[in-house]
Amino acid sequence: MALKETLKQKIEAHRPRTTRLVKEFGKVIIDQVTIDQCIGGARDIRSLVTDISYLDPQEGIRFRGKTIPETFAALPKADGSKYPTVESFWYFLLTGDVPTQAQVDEVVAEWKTRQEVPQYVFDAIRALPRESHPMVMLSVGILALQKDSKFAGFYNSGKFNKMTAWESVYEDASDIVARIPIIAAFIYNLKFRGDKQIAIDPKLDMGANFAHMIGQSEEYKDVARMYFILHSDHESGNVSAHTTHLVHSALSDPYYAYSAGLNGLAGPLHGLANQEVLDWTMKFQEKYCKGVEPTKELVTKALWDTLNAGQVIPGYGHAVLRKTDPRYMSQREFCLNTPGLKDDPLFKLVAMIFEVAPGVLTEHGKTKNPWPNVDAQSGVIQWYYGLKEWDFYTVLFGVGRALGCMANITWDRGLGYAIERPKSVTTDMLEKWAEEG
Ligand code: FCX
Repeated sequence: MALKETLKQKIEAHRPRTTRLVKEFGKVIIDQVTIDQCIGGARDIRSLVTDISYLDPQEGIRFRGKTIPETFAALPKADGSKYPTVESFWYFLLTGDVPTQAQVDEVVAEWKTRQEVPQYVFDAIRALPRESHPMVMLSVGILALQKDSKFAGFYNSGKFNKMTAWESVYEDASDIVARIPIIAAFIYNLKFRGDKQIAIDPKLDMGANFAHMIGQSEEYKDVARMYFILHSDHESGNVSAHTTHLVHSALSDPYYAYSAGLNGLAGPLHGLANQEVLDWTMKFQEKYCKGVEPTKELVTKALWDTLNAGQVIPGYGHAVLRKTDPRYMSQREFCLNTPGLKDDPLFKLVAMIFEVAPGVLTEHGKTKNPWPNVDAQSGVIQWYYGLKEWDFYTVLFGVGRALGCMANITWDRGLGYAIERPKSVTTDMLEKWAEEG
């Protein structure tokens, strides 16, 4: 059965659960809100629903109930590869079912029909100053695609229907996940390869084609697949997923919503941290290791210097996680299992930072989680394969994150989630409640 039909059945089967919860149990209390949560970024308040992924503070992410190793093990692999195709993961995220090879082949074929990016999108990106950040280019590219939004078209058709609205979200979402790697490759080539563009190879799956389009090696095909899957989703409260959900909740179409999500991903406390890690590491080598090998003592000094300057250690800490991020471990394992990479000086340095930074951050005493997150490890792999332009790294994150955000808003519409509109209060009110205890 085709993906959309399977999804239709899943959504229709799920709807009564949501309806029953609201109707029969709508007033059941699942959390309380404190003043520090109000002021402190709504941390930990249970107020979002998603079945696509769940983030346990100790264990890390599960996609549709599966840990990262379980996900990689369960999904059909790309031809001759140890990793699944991104397309098989998309099927899994959307439906919760592990697809058969035939179902994967169907998605791969479907994405081929969706991959064509209109010329005006490339023109819009080209019209930007060449020194614009690649995330600006990606956000503009996604927004420029909005003209052909099927959801917006459906909304404006006069036949808008809440029960079927998800179908046009699915169409836009599928177009976005199929096209975003093409736009990302265009940006990479425009900015970093002297505008030498490479045409789509219609024989390749998404990850492999991305590798091909940025002029990368055969081995990088698995890097792309792994990277996009690992960065796809991290439940709903993170800035990019939440922004996408919030904007779409106003019935803004998926292009508006994901362009906004990307703008949040571009923040240094979120997705941009991956480029900050490389920047920090390079500056560390320049400043502290002139003519000498990095040592734990030098790393410790550099970490303290950063903290004492009032800056954060990029790639460390997390709003939810309280252990090393399994996405970090998965990439570390990739490095350890890749001959050449495991002996790479940059990998060794990042591994040394991993040995030292948690102790320094614990002693510093501020962060609730001194362990590394996904961003601490991802740049090393890109660097090793020759993708050294680190201000492109968040674009890679954005290509992967599209999978989670798009799967989520397809379900948001399927289940008819309301426009998001939390209530604000004033400082006077907080002070009054504080006095009343
Ligand atoms: N280095 C130094 N200080 C840190 C820190 C770090 N890596 N992580 C947290 N802290 C500080 C906070 O800045 C805060 O200080 P304050 O009290 O002076 O404001 C204090 O510790 C408590 O913060 P905490 O509750 O532990 O963390 P938050 O939930 O507020 O913030 C992030 C979480 C991820 C934003 C924070 O740990 C951070 O800034 N890390 C570095 C940037 C980074 O790696 N971001 C990527 C995260 C993620 F994986 C992703 O989205 O991609």
